[in-house]
Amino acid sequence: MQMKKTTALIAGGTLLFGALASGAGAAPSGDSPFELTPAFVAEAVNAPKSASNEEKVWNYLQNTSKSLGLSSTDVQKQLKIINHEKDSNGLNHYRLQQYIDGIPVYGAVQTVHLDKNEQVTSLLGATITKSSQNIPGGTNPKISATDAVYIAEADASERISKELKLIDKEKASEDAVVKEAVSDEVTSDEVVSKEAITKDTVTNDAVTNDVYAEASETDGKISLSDPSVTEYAAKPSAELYIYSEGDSARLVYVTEINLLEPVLLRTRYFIDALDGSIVFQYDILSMATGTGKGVLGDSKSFTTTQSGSTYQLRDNTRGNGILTYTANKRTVFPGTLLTDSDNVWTDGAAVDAHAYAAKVYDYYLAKFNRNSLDGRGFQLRSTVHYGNAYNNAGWNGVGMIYGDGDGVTFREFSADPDVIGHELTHGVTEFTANLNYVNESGALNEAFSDIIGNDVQRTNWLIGDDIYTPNIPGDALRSMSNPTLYNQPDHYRNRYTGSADNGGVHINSGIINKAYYLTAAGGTFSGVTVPGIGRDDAVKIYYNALVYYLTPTSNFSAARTALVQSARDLYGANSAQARSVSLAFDAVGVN
Ligand code: L5Q
Ligand code: ZN
Ligand code: CA
Repeated sequence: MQMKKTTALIAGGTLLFGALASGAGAAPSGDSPFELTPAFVAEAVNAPKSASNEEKVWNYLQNTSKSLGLSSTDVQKQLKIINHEKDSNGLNHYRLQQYIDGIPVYGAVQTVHLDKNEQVTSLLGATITKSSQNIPGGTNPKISATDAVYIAEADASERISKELKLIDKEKASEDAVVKEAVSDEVTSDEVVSKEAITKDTVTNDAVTNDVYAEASETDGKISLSDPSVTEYAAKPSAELYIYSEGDSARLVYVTEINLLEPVLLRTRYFIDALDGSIVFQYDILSMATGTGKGVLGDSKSFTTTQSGSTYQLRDNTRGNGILTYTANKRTVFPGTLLTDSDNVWTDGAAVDAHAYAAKVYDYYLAKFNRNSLDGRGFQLRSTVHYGNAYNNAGWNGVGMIYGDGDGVTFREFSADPDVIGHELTHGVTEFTANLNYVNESGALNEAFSDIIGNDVQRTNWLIGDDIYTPNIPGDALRSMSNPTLYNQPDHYRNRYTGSADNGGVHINSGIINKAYYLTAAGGTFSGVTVPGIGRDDAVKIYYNALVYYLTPTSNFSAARTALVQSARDLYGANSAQARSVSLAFDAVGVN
């Protein structure tokens, strides 16, 4: 701090100043306007009773001009009242900005306060002293405001391009990790509570407009002047300021790059108005890469957002964003957005919910060219620690909720990619086929969530093996290869026709799961041999049927028709794929 060069007025008071430019980014090292010394004076100065309040302010400033490091003519010349308000207690507050040659000094603001008796009581703020007003380059800019914005945009573009490539790299390495296979074994249990599903209005559209994916594919460099790639929260403009650097000062443009797309970013730039160099910049809001361990102790990284000095569990690089909240064991939605001070996250349930939501988003985009649940970037909101030892997860028509489990039947539900895939697929279903969540249409709804959820992880044919009975290895909530292991039917003749579980939505889904398994993996079942076509083709056929053919009242027989037609659309009328789908439905007894 340059105490002798800037004002340091502290009299009769506590050192409580909000300082300047709160927010992100370390202040620049060395002398800068971020180190203008704030002054606080609390001494009554008696001005003539007849004077107006403004006259009292000026009278006071004249009297303190020496301690401001200014002559009394400079006080008059350089300080300008930019705001005046009377608060609800009847106190008057004035705000003054310092100017040199008519150009504002960045951060050089003083507030002056009058008490109830309209006497000046205090002054708070900072100015640069006369001796520090040496501006070697002068106060005539050599570059234009447009040039300054262009320089800031070029820098932001560079940073964003780098960051997006970094994200792609992480994704690739994560995909390469070979997951430990869990064997498909016995041990059954009953799930008691019902999955939370609420009906909502439907939009049947799958338009993709993921600008970031397109932009990063072409040349790896984002052009911020391309409106198909960039959306500004505020159009950038640049204003001239005097930028204090201790002994001397220089002329800069101050501009902000404030973006919504391709990433959320707000950076303030200080650009030398003579040579266009970037003097200083800091992020007010920006994307970041968080790290942490999931519920199962696996280390991972994920996209977060830096806002001032804290980080939010918010990924703005995918669709309209992925946000992760906590319900703090209560039954609220969405609860509180999670934040962290150092971007190293210690809440495993939150880490998993956030990272796996991104994984499922990426899965839908890569595999089906679908931009989130509605095809238009639908914002993904997850709430972890929902309820007290709550033994379920769900999609509520708005977002996902994950219980912590009771630790015996289940652990934290977000720990299993199958489960995240399952819940998000309920969202996709709601925006497409919108299968009614009762009876056979409801069992189809459940089966599509299991089928696509299982494909997100693709390690086995189990659902929920990573969260079910933490103390019993190898078991699961459901098995698609052998639904009967967990009390589900695998043939239509054994279907459940009672009214529990919304007419058996989590029970009869076993029949469709089995048909999918037979098509993907092949096998002989119930006297029918089904040639396997592999998971890639099988899951595409199921996705296509869900999005283009099925309707709210579709039953198992309609699903057979839809799936055979999908297979024909994708692979031809007489394709092995279409035959496999038909044979699989023969095998499970659905005509
Ligand atoms: C279920 C969602 C999951 N829950 N199974 C009753 O039986 C009931 C609910 C569920 F993601 F946790 F799996 O599938
Ligand atoms: Zn479900
Ligand atoms: Ca799993």
